[in-house]
Amino acid sequence: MKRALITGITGQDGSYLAELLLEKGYRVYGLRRRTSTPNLENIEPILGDIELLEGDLTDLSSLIRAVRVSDPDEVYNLAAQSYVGTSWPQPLLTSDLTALGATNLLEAVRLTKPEIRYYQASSSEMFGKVAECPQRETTPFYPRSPYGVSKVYAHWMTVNYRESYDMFACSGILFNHESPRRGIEFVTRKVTDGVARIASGLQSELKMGNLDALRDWGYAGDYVEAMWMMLQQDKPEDYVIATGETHSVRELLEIAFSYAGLDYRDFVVQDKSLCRPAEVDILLGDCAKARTKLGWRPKVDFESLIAMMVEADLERVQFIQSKGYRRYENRVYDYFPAVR
Ligand code: NDP
Ligand code: GDR
Repeated sequence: MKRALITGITGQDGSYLAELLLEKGYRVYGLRRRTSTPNLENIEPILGDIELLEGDLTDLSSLIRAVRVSDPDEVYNLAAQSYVGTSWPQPLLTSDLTALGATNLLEAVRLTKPEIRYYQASSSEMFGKVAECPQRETTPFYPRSPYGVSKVYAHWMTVNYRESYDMFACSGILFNHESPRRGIEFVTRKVTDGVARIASGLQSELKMGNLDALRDWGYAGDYVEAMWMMLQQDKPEDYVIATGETHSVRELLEIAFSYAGLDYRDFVVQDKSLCRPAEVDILLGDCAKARTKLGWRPKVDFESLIAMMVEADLERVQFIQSKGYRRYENRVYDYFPAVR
């Protein structure tokens, strides 16, 4: 039985990856940091099937312990401060976690069991102010946020550990991927949650930032398969994972609102405070290498993804309303614009 350790298991990707590895017969361990309130919603259905180890990406000793206890064949480093908007007001925390955190984990693996296969969650945000379109593995990086800069650092450390210590360390350069488990402040989920709340009469407008940004959006369930595939290859290499289609935030709004029979122009209000100090205008990925070498391809298209997310949020809002809960009426992102 293969063994895997996943950091970031409580997040969107961690939960889908844990389910995939369980299906494949792995023994799955997840690193979980202590929190004051529960955050196990995404992994609740599989809690009985996985083992959680307490630790934090910024605490090397806890990572060494987690690697020793889980004794894994594969380590997936998915933990990060993953919200680009927060990386301006919290640049040092973002660097500690998203950049140095990866080095901590690479060190824990190197010092404990260097033959472990290691996956680093790299990001299309590293391309930033893009040098070419579409972006591929050879496109130069030009990050536009403290988050993007941190991911570039972690990416190159992964390359460096591969080259310095001959470790099986590779990075997936993943473009945006979404699902009903997406954090509520990311734009797709903010929109699908907003649609559900407007359709249910809970709110009358949705404040948005830059509607012209273009993103290559895929489905998280498809993307975690690519992570696993990368670690099953003979040689460690980096791969771009994307759909090869780009859509604007405006198109996202059109599709999501029309799914609920609404016109977004009646509800969306542009709020300059939600625009970022430096924007990534367009992302469009070329995943030809992953298609050829891994045999990977995306299965869920953009429209089906948005439909899946709107439906899940409509169901959730209706459930919450039926219970008479009030807590849900305060949305966290109303209180935290990108930079104050
Ligand atoms: P999420 O924000 O949903 O999950 C992040 C995870 O990291 C959570 O489990 C969180 O735990 C954990 N975490 C945060 N800080 C720490 C810490 N100090 N110690 C240990 N764990 C910590 O992200 P996604 O699932 O969307 O993304 C997974 C990874 O992939 C991230 O590294 C992200 O940057 C990267 N990525 C994501 C893309 C996307 O479109 N989703 C695209 C490209 C890259 P907690 O629940 O306690 O907060
Ligand atoms: P991104 O995702 O920054 O691409 O990072 P996000 O969904 O936050 O933003 C996408 C684009 O939408 C624009 N936008 C808004 N964004 C948010 N969150 N809220 C708004 O109101 C809003 N209005 C417009 C943004 O300006 C941006 O252009 C995600 C994260 O998952 C990273 O961890 C990951 O590495 C990258 O995707 C690839």
